[in-house]
Order: sequence, then C-alpha cells, then structure tokens
Amino acid sequence: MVTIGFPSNKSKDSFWINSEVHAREWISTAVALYLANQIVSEVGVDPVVDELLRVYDWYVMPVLNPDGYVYTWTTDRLWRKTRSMNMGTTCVGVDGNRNYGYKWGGEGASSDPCSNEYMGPFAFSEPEIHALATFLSRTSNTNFRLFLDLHSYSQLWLYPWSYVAENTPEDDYEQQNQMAKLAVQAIVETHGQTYTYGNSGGVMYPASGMSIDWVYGVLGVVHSYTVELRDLGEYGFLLPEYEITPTCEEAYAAIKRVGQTLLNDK
Ligand code: 0X9
Ligand code: ZN
Repeated sequence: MVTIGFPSNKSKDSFWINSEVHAREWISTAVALYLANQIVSEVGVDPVVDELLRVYDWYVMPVLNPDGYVYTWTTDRLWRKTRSMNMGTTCVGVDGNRNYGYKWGGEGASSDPCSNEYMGPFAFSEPEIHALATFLSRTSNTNFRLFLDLHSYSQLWLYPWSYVAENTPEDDYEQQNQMAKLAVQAIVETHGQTYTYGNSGGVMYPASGMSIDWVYGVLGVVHSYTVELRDLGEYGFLLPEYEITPTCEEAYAAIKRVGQTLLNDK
C-alpha cells in the first residue's frame, strides 16, 4: 500500500482507493498506479492537488488480491477469486467482494465454493479482506471520507446499497447520487466516455457482502463507491493496450473532481 499526503501535526481525514480484488480486472491496478504517480507529479503544479494532499492522506492499495493476480499471469487470465483452499471440494477461491461482513450471505452471493461469487465460509474469511477491514477500522487517527473500490468492466459509478435494489429516503442517497453525477461528468469531459451511475443493487442486481456496503453501513463512510472501469463489453477484461492510458486519465479526472468536491464541502 502507498500512503500519500503532506505531513501534519493534526490528525487528517483520509481517502482509500483499492483495486484488483478481482484478479482478472487488470485495468483497475493501472488506474490505481496512475493515480498514485499522477497525484505526486502534480504537487506544486496543480494547487488543487496541493490542497488535497494537505487536507487528506491518500491510501492506495493497487493489488488487493495478490495470489489471484499472479494466477492470472501464470495459469488462467480470467481468474476472479482469491486462491484459498475450500473444505470438501477441489474448487479454489472466494469472491473477495462477497466476503465483507455486512448483510453477508444475502441475495447475489453464493454458498457454493465452485461459484465465482462464492461468499466464503464466514464473513472476512479471506486474509486480504480481513486485513483491509482491520486497517480501515483501526486507523483511528484518521477519518475516512472516501472509499473507492476499482473494478472492470461496464463503465459504472456505483454507490450503496448493493444488497438491495431500492434505497430508502433516510439513506444518504442525495449526496451519493450528486457525487456520482459529478464523477461521471468529469469522465465524459476527458475522452467522451459515458459511465452510468446509481445504487449498485438497482443499476445491476443485488449483491451482498460487497465492500461498499460494509464501508457505508458499518464504518459510516457516505462516499463509498464501486467503479467499474472500461469497457462496455467489446473486449471486457481483455482491454487493449491503447485503452489503458485514456481509462487512467478519465478515472483520475473523476477522482480529482470528487476530492475537490469533498474539499469544498469541508
Ligand atoms: O460483482 C461484483 O463484485 C462487481 N462487478 S464485477 O464485474 N467487477 O465483478 C460489482 C457488482 C455491482 N453491483 C451489483 N451487482 N449489484
Ligand atoms: Zn470486479
């Protein structure tokens, strides 16, 4: 994990960005690395970046599922899950994005270890997910203001809830929807790509045990998003090389826009 920010005597708020929980979604790591490099490169160049690093510490975790990632290089390019052994079967791995402990095991998660959406034997069974959750819970000198879980593909900017299709009015729907709208605007302004936004369970189908639901429901981080990067299905997970840099550029523009909006709201 990389931590980026200007040192401060006071405790700072933080942003969290992770990618590569799903092994085959390689573009997500490119975006996380691009973000880390770009934000450091723009120090002293873009005053917004200076302010964003003065006010927030940025935690960037480029490969959340390292075993799965290696496996996509060595053996199976389209592997999705972790590489943990399962009891009583030769099927390997758990879906890291069904393994979080909020509404774990509900709709859209599978109890079949052979499924690509296997939720695991218990919530936070996966060391990778357990470590992330422990870190976010225990980093008590900071308040997380933004959580981004980068995936591919489908060009979506999704907010909670994921475990149900409908959000209720007392949720922070307005704030999340407005932020998602700003993010996709920044994306379309960069290279003209259209991203759709909305609550995860509604835009797609309900899925339980996802990161953003736990981060919002348990940690109370309102700005908690799953971003599905390019493309719209033409190449899917096998995104061609010429699309890597533009995807990074538009995602960076969106993340910066979100950061700037949080700064202004402060
Ligand atoms: O299924 C996932 O974990 C994510 N999609 S992916 O293709 N990257 O695996 C997010 C799913 C988003 N939401 C719902 N299905 N509700
Ligand atoms: Zn994914």
